[in-house]
Amino acid sequence: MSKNFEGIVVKSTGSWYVVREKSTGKQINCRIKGKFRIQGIKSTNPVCVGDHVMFIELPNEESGLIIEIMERHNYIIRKATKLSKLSHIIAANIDQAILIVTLTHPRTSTGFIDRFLVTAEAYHIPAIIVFNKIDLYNIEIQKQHDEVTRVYSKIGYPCIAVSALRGDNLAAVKEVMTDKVSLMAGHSGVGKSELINAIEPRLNLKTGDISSYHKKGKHTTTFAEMLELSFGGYIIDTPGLKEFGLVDFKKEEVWERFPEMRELSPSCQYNNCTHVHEPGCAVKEALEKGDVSAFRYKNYLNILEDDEFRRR
Ligand SMILES: Nc1nc2c(ncn2[C@@H]2O[C@H](COP(=O)(O)OP(=O)(O)OP(=O)(O)O)[C@@H](O)[C@H]2O)c(=O)[nH]1
Ligand SMILES: [Mg+2]
Ligand SMILES: [Zn+2]
Repeated sequence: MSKNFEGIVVKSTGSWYVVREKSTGKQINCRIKGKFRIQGIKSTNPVCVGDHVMFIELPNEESGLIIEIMERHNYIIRKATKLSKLSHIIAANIDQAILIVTLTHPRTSTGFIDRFLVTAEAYHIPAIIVFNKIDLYNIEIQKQHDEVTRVYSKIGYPCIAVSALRGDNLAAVKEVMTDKVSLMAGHSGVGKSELINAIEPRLNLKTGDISSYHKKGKHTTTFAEMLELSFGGYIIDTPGLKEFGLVDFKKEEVWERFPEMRELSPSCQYNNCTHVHEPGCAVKEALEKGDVSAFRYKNYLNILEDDEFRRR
């Protein structure tokens, strides 16, 4: 009988997994034993970064075999592609999610932001929004930034404005990352890898070149990877996401993942109010007064129109 080791998956390429052994911190390449089916999720990747696993070392080889995956405390999941029935788990067992957005070069829509936040809410994963590339702002974009920041801060999402390139405000990002396992997500080209490099230069991650980052479909980071931070904690760099297709949702429960609706809902006339067409709806009243953001509400209605819900 070979000895069982406990470890955390720090990188997954689909066929190989790099696992960090828990007590020694040693990293070992592993394969998986047969096919895993976890918690009934139809996923393109049975094992993901952040998974806690048991593995054995293969004799006479510098590699191991994953034999068991521990239950996940949480995970961030999305539809593999727009029309796919399969889903893709981006990472598991994280303390927080840092969404990197840029209002320019490239532009991240609030629709994308809200879909991501709604998924984080499902597992009560604290989400932080980092606005990168503030060095590229003009007056118009600065105005948009101020408005978007006001809305998200008000409903409880911390917002940090940075420039990875110029080095603005990196200390604030470092502070939230310290001693936590953080997922870093966002569109391709928003500067996820550049920001990690700015904070931890020794990691020297590959970043996209200036001339091509605005082109769609360019992915510099190709595999998710968990990296150790010298000031304590881990950061998971991920490949850029084009869209964020929601999975595992009940239509009637979507509003519960909007903190502002969660807060107002007890004041609605009907206790099963969906905040769409019901009379005496506190959310719609607040919307009219401007206390609930119009763009957030629009994104909510948009999510309800998803194919995901139509199919049922
Ligand atoms: N002007 C400006 N450019 C930046 C900033 N941060 C990153 N960039 C540039 O944006 C481009 C993309 O940066 P990456 O770090 O590769 O982007 P990414 O989010 O990791 O992209 P993927 O790995 O494809 O998901 C690079 O050319 C960076 O130099 C910034 O704060 N300001
Ligand atoms: Mg990258
Ligand atoms: Zn209501």
